[in-house]
Amino acid sequence: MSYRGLIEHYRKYLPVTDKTPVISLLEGNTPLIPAEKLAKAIGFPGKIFLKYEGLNPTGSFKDRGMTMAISKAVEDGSRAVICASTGNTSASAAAYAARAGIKCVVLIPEGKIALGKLSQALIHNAAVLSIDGNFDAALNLVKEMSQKYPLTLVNSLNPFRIEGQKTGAFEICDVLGQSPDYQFMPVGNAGNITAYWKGYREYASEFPAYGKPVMMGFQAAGSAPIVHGHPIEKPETIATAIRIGNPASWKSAEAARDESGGVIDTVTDDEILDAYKLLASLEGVFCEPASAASVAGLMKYSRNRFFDGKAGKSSSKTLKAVCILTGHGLKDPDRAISSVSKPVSVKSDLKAILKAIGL
Ligand code: AN7
Repeated sequence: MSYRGLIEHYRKYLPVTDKTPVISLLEGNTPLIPAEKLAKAIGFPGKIFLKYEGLNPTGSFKDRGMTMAISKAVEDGSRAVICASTGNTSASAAAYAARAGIKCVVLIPEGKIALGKLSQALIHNAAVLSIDGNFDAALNLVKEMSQKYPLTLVNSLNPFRIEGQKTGAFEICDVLGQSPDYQFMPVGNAGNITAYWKGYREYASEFPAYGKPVMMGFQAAGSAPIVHGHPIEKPETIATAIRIGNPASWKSAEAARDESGGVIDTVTDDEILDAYKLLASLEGVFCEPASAASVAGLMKYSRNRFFDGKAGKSSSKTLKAVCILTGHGLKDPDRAISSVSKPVSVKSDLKAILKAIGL
C-alpha cells in the first residue's frame, strides 16, 4: 500500500482513535542518507547517516508534530490554533491549519525569521504578528493567550507535538534495524530531543534488541541556556531557528541527555557555517544553519577524538551516528548567498564564459 503519512503508518504507537480526523500532508518517511565522504573527511571511525527532515511537506521536522497537534485540535472541536515561532513551527502550523480549514495565529520575533519560513506562514494565510521581542517573549504571550481564549497552543508544550515527532526515532530504527550508537541534533526549545528520546525508549521496550542511542544535543554558543544552566536573556546566533534563551522542554532535554549518557554542548556560529557549507558541497545535502549544528557537533567530537576506542552495538561493532537535519536549506536563502562567493558576471558570449570557467 502507498504511504499515507505518519499517523497511519505508526497508528498503534500514537494517541489516535477511529474518531480522530487525520489531517495529513503525507509527512514523515524521510530519507536516511549515508554520508561516507563526510565520515572520511572528518575522520569519523564508523558510518554517518543524515536524517533529512527538510524533505517533509513544509520543509522541516515540525510537520511530524503538527499532523498530530492539528488532528487532535480538530478532534477536540478547536477552530483556531496559535504558536510562537522562530519560523518553522509557524510555517507548519499555517499549512496544517489551512488544510484543516481552521484559523492560525503566529507570533514571530520581528526581523529574526528566515525569509522562506515567513513566506510560508503568509501564503497559507495565517495571521502573522511580528513582535518587538524574541521567541521567549512570544512563547510567554501565546501561552497566556491559549489559557484565556479559545486558541489551541501548537508549540511543543502541546503533548501531541511530541507524540508525532517521536516517529523520527521509529523511522531511523526501522531503516537501520537498530538504534544508532549516537544521535546528533540541534537543541532550541528542546521539544525534538525530548520527542526522539521518547521514541527510542518506546521502541526499545517493544524491540529490546534495537537498544537506544547516546543523545548528543547542540545549542548555538550564543544561545546555550541548557549548557550554561540558566536562561539567556538576549540569545544570539545566525542559526535563527534555535535562537532561544529559555527552552520550554528544558527538564526533559536534560533527562534525555542524562538517561542516555549523552551531552548537551555548544557549537559556535563559525562551526555551524563550516558544517553547513561542507554538507552542501561534499554530500549534496542542503540544510538550514540550525540543522547543521548537528553535524558541527559531530565534527567537534570527532576532532576531539571522543570516538577513539568506542565500538558500535551491532554485531559488526561498526559505530553508527545519525545527524538530524531538521530543516531544508531553502528556508534561509539569504544565509546561503551570504556564506559563499557570489555568481560571476560575464557577457553572454561563449569565449567570455569559457575563459571565466578556465577552459
Ligand atoms: C530547523 O519553529 O522553535 O529543540 O519556533 O526550526 O525542538 O525547538 C524551531 C526549532 C532545530 C530546534 N532545527 O528544535 C520554531 C522552533 C530547526 C528548527 C530546531 C528548530 P527544538
